[in-house]
Amino acid sequence: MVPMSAESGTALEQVGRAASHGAADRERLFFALWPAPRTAMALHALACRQAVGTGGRVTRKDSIHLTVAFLGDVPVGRIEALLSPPPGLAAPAFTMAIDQVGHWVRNGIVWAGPSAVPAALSALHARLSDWVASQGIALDTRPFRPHVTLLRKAPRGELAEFRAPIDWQVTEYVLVRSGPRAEGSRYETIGRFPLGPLNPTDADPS
Ligand code: 2AM
Repeated sequence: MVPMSAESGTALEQVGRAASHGAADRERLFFALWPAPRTAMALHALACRQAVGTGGRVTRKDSIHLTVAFLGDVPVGRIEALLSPPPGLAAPAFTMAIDQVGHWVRNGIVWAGPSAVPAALSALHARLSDWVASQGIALDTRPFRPHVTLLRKAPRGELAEFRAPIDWQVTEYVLVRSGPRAEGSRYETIGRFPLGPLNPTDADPS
């Protein structure tokens, strides 16, 4: 696990400080895939292109992600254990083709996702969910619908044609804290966990 912040102290100390300053005894957390800059840029460009037809608020480039397991509001005392997932839980690294977009009318989200969910992603979701549940944290039981939120509050479903798949090489997953509402939706990565070696046939030649 690699703590991730410019502030001093470990990720856990920072969470503790935030809790004591903000009087919060819970933190909103989720495990996610966070794209490397080139993939984030491609997803952001896709969001901007879709926004022309759909309207709505484009997700910031540095906030683009795919949630693997949403933990909700977790008591601060439980966070330390979540920073040490068992190593056996990690699936091998994988490449995921983001090749479709959609619009959910009920919540105005325009999303992108893989038409074929990689087995490694399903396995990671299942193992993480089981492990988190074993830590006494109740997870949403709705079916896993892997997606990247491109736009929020999009009033129209006029989606632009998808040009070419975005190949996302997934080599790690992260634990993310959702910042206090007063600061807007700010995400902070508090733990990074590598996946197993990438299958050589999956490697990006560039
Ligand atoms: P969204 O982008 O579709 O809103 C931080 O809020 C992340 O957790 C987002 O990726 C968000 O998905 C996801 N999220 C929020 N509430 C969730 C829930 N009840 N179940 C699954 N994912 C959720």
